[in-house]
Amino acid sequence: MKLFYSKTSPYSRKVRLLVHEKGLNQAVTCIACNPFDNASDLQAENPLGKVPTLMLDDGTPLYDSPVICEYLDTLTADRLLPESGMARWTVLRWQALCDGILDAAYNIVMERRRPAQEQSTDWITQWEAQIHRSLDAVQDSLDTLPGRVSLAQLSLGASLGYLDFRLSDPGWRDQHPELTAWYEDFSSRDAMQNTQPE
Ligand SMILES: N[C@@H](CCC(=O)N[C@@H](CS)C(=O)NCC(=O)O)C(=O)O
Repeated sequence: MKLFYSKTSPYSRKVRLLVHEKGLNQAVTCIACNPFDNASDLQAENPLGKVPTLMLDDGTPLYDSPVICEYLDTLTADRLLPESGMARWTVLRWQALCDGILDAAYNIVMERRRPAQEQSTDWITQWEAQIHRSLDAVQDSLDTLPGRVSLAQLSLGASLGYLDFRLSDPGWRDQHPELTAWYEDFSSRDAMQNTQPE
């Protein structure tokens, strides 16, 4: 399999975290690309032109990151997404919340790249509020994370890593000490160390 990814993409990082945690490094060849730089190879496989995009060995493309994670998770017995029951919905909700934080943060990053006079402070304020509310919710529900590493923890690690990488200004650590402690511990995992954005 081939994974189109970019080192700065947090959605790609979530997939790469899963690849590392499940020991799939040999099965997945990671191909770095810049989706904004006329990435015709990527666009030929994914009309949205977004990373991550996974190419199966038979040439089938899969996207987006939740779909790729779910597919890769089926390849080995150590499931990071429970197969059924409330445990499954809880992990999927965690992923949705963490991906939503990413969506808001990514929107802010892209908005700030526009000429200053064209940027919408209303939108940026709304996205920042989404992030703050969501981080509060994350901290309040840390005890609902599965006892062993799952797609929920990978999603959270990728999201907090992106806030550090691109948006240091909301200062999420100051208001979320328990979440900070969780992240410091989780960041020491090999998968997190080996997928740092740069
Ligand atoms: N919902 C998608 C989001 C993917 C996404 O937005 N990727 C960004 C990079 S972080 C991208 O490829 N952007 C290129 C573009 O929007 O043209 C996922 O979870 O995979």
